Amino acid sequence: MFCYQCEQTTRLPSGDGCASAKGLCGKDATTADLQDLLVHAVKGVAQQARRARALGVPDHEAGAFMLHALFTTLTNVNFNPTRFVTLLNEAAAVRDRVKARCEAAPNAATIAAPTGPAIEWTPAADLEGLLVQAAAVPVNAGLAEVGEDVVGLRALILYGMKGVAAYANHAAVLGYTRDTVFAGVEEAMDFLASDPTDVPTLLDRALSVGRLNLEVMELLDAANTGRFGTPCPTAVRVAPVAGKAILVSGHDLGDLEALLKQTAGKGINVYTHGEMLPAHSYPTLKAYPHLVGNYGGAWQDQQTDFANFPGPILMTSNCIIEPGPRYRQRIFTAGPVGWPGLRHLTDHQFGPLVAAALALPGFKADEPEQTITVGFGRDAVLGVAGAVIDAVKAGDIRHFFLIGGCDGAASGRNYYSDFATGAPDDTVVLTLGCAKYRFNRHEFGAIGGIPRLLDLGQCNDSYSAIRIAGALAEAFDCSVNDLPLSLVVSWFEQKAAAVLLTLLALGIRNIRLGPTLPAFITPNVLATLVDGFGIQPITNAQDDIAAALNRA
Ligand code: FSO
Ligand code: SF4
Repeated sequence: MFCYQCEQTTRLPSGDGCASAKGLCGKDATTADLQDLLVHAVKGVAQQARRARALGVPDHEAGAFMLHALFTTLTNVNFNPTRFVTLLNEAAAVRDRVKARCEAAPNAATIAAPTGPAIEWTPAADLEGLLVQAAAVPVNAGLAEVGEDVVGLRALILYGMKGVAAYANHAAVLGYTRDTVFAGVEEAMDFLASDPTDVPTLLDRALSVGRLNLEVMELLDAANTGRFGTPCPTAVRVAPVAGKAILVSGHDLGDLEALLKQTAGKGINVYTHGEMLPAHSYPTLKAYPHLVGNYGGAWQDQQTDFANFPGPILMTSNCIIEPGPRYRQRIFTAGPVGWPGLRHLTDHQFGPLVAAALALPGFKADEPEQTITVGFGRDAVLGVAGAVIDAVKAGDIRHFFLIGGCDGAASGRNYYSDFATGAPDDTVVLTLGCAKYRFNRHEFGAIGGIPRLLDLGQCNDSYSAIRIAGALAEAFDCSVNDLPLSLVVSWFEQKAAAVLLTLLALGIRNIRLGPTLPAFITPNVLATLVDGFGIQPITNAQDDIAAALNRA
């Protein structure tokens, strides 16, 4: 196996990738190799789907398959090799079905059938054979011939596309798809299937992935708000109440809603965990009285949180880590998530989860009430834009810091809490993603009635941040880069790669990126990003705050 798609690789002595029998996330070599082969297979589906589109018979089912398949290969999503064998065979079947549609099109002869190893691949009959095939298509294939910059840029595009696929899949399962998004996925994966080697073209394509991701984030925003209403500021209880309990983690709001419906009136309280926290701010979801609160911290605390939770747990998306023995029997997976031996629930059929909740003790007593406030999406923030602008003009708000992204276990991540809590009292901190758990119980206070900490939601809500920055720039008649705003991004996995590419595609400069830089960003590519976009690795919170304020 060779995998360097997430930030954890930097914890290895070599710092350049997981290459032994098991990755630091717990992904074994078999699963990692099958994931590489699935990416290869998806490229073949994309090539065929692109031809179908050109022939006037676009295939959205193939598009939806690609989104789901790529999502399963993200960090901390699916560790079950059996599921990947199934997905590989499905990929071949989808591709061949699309091929048959192409051949049946009246104008089939006008566009030649694509060729190449991805579209011509046939799945081996057994696991051993699949692993032999996988060995030919690692993410760093061709390193000796094309060099690390080309391999790194291909990886940047692929990882960005994995993020795009995750966001688009979240929208798709809520019933929101868009033809142009499927076209963009086909194009990008087809591009990768051509084994591109030209560095300027690769850089251009990486920015196209960023533009595609902007469209996808906008679509996901429309899906979430269309289905569940506009988030509004909401105090969320973070202390348990007595009674039977289910904990829901991950990002899929549709799974949460289905579970709330299926537990209504059953005497079961539902709690959010990790990135599910912002669910409490959506009117449709918070209307369920048995959505009682949030429990625990960010994803990397799950082994402790889940072990201590007195009910079953549902994992709806990343980030799952190896379930400990104290809760292995009561954790369920859904959607793209998988772990060998865990019960996987499909099509929102949560009966076994509900039964497990009724059989388990739940919380014995209420704990003293404690709350945190969430729900400062774009509408809530822009609703007070007048007051915010006045406060900036009067000098009451000196600067905004957007501290967003994913969290992880690395020790350098204290930087983000040091940054947030060290930001001066006349600054406002906007946050999103799971990194906020490091500081969202801190008392930040308010400036003229505007809370100093504004939680915009999940990492999936990055679109809100972009809209807020755009609206402020408009109000002050300047570019986003000229606003008193600094972006401090914490990256962990591939959705962060997609968001970073979006920010770059929008021309946003001087982003501080940490806790370490991705291993697939080579020194030459980093130099290009520094020259072109002013990207800066983080240093220490105190110096970076001072530097940001001096720039302003
Ligand atoms: Fe966190 Fe995990 Fe939302 Fe990521 S839970 S780390 S970017 O997968 O998804 O912020
Ligand atoms: Fe290593 Fe991250 Fe890949 Fe897991 S996902 S194998 S930790 S690089």
